[in-house]
Amino acid sequence: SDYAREPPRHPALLVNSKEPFNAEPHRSALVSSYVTPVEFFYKRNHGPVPIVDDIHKYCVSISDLVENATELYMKDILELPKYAVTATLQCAGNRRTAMSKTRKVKGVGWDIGAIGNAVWGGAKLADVLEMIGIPKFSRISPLGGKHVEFRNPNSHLALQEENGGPYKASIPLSQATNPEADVLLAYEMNGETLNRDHGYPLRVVVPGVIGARSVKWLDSINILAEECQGFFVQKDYKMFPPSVDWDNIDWSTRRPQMDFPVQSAICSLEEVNCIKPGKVTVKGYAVSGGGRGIERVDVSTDGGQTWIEASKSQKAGTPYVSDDESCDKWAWILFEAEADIPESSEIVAKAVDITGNIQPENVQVIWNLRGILNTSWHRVLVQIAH
Ligand code: MTE
Ligand code: MO
Repeated sequence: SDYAREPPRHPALLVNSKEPFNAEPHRSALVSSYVTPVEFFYKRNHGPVPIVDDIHKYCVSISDLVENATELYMKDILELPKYAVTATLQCAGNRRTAMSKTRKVKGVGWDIGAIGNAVWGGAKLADVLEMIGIPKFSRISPLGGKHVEFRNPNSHLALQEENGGPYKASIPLSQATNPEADVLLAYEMNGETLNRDHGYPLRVVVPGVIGARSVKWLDSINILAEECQGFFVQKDYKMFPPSVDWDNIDWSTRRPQMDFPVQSAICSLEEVNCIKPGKVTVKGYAVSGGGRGIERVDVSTDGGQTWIEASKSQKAGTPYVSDDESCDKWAWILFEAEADIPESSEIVAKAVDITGNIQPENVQVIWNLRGILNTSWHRVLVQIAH
């Protein structure tokens, strides 16, 4: 079968779909460290994992509107300056299972673990594009291109990918050529060679943007006049209002989702918990898209009537300051609050980003048929065992 040569995976992962392989870590694993270990980082695949046997022959072709492409070999990419960017990758479908409880949505079910924070090592896309004659901070390429498309079409296996065939996505040229946007062609994850599940030998990482744009197993980069017309850009990963259903959907009316909204979730507790009376530690993650830092995380132990502010951290030993240069702007923060739980109740978390965006109170108001961007207040139940 096409899935006969899948990579080995950690047995503790929660598998949401076997073929293609989609899995997330247990909640508690998400908050055991600021940088998510590779084996516990969620895996989101739309098809079988490609195999690259000969790294010396592996190359990425780059073209700017005309046919004659530049071939970029791994050694060319390794010769460019190397950057390490700590960035949180989040699937737009994170927390989809909870959205489905309101009204059924289409897509792989996820609890709160379709998210992870890694140190990505690689070359900056802005440097790669400069090498082929597109200057930094360009909005339009010398030949008139405005979008940068990433593809992985060459593997024979990719042709059978879910619905849309080869996997592709695009980002605006202005973002691709902006060195401060930190878009990477990554070959390392947490200081190790990227593994097959996460895109070996080379993947795109677009910080602050839904995971779907960070194309794995990169095969070609194409400068286009228009946005990529691929399935996953045009017929998926778009946010529709609650009134739109499968019988009245018009995909062309919405833009592809790029940045993700402010998000947080409680990871130290399951959906329903039985605890002894007394203090409970509430730990979780909070992150916002577009490099917007986290201003505040509020925790409630009475279903949202009263709130306390949680403490926030990134790297151990350094205080987190939402707009400070020394903090990782593309990365999540971990939060922690201690609370007395005198009686059975609902514990809630909500985050606020530096622009004042706040998570919505209920999932009902943001329900959408593809079940993306469930950023509603995260709630867990605690029952007191007397
Ligand atoms: N790239 C390719 N080639 N094929 C894919 O199926 N899935 C995308 C993106 N890049 C995908 C891909 C989606 S939807 C997400 S959320 C991220 O990869 C997941 O990356 P990860 O598996 O490394 O966590
Ligand atoms: Mo995704």
